[in-house]
Amino acid sequence: MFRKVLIANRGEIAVRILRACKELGLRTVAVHSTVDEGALHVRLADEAVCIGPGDPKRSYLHIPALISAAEVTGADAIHPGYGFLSENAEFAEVCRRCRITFIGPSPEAMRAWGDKVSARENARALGLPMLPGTGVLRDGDHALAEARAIGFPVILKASGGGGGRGMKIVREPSEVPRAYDTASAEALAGFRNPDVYLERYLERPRHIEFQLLADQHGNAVCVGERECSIQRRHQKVLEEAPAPSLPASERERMGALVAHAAQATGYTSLGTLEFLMDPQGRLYFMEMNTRVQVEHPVTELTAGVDLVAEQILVAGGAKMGLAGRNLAPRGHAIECRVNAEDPVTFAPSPGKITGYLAPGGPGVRVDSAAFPGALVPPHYDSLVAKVIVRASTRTAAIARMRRALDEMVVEGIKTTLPLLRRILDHPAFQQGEVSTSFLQELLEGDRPPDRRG
Ligand code: MV4
Repeated sequence: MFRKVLIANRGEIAVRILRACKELGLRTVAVHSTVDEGALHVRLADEAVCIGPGDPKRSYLHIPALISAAEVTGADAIHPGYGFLSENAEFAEVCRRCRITFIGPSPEAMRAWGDKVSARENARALGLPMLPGTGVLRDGDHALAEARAIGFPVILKASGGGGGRGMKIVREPSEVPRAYDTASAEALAGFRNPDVYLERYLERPRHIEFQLLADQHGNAVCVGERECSIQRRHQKVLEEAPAPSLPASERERMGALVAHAAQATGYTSLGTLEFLMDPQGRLYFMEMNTRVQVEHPVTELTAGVDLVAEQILVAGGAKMGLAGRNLAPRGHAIECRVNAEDPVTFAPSPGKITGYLAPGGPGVRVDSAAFPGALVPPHYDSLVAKVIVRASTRTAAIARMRRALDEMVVEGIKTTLPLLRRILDHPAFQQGEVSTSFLQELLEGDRPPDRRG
């Protein structure tokens, strides 16, 4: 087992990882850019190394700087968090070559699941439910032939993409050739990989994802599932566990399939399998995320598990302690992301937090790096705090979240708190009847989101 962990990240997730390391008796090294000098994760770590200027390419994304910081401090493990290099197989490989434990899956597993066509082939071979779709398309004519066979509408996706980047919805045969050329060009430009595939397009789906944990001894469990349908431009805004729309029978069936998927492919560490759900409640595999996710706390609170601690322990070769434990969700948890953005225009609102009061009380958790005087720099994502609540029922969790958000004070910058309150107050949300179109329609106001949100 390693003794000293370098956290190759910043903000709330760096603080979260630091906390888990400390409770496990591990030494901690924080890295920071010049603009993060006074950040909370720097203050909480045993040691801190400045790795470069604010530009993430020259600091948090700069592999030589991170490896040098580990060598200089004698860190024998690196936790990448989420975002930045967390799904970068090359970084995991460099760590392996330098005999530094990468707290995450192997480079091979990252590549197998990170490439979306390869992930679909894995999922199909494992018996996961899929939408009709293709492998890598050769050209526009091939795309047209496949689209006709599958039936319109279809969606073109970049194999090197994910998280909504490089997607094109096509509703007419005549649009296919041009859509293919555009999608492939954008994929090459955006991901240095022109490969594009297509699948049937699901109108107004719900987003349901399954959390898995697997150790290096062939054990794997599905820790639970989350509903993340409330998103704006593929950025999640609110997440909850368990998924209100998932029937208990599906929970068991999918849990077994997801655990098998990890075991059969030799996957280790935390992973999340993302599915879309159609109005009939059928699930279809979308993609696999090979990192800890922002929304992991709602699963921690309903499964009673410290996922980050488990991820660290299995990276050190420990046998997971969850196998055989009853992980059925207890109660209901909701997470709201509080971003430093204008709640109407969503324009970033960086600056100094002059006043900050986090909510508290029974069943309230706040994961954040904010404090009075903290700087929110413009260089990184705008997440300021995650407010997570747990209560015995979904209705009670909504009431608790509304109380917690009303109690929260963030001054000096604008935040999305008003938007979060608006979502919680909406009948469609309260009835648990929202799809991934809900928030866009609520904001555009073109038509009040119907019960299928
Ligand atoms: C889809 C889809 C409909 N049909 N694929 C967006 C990001 C990535 N998770 C996949 N995404 C979608 N893929 C098919 N075949 C609709 C979306 C989608 C979406 C999915 C989940 C959450 C929010 C979304 C917002 C827009 C589109």
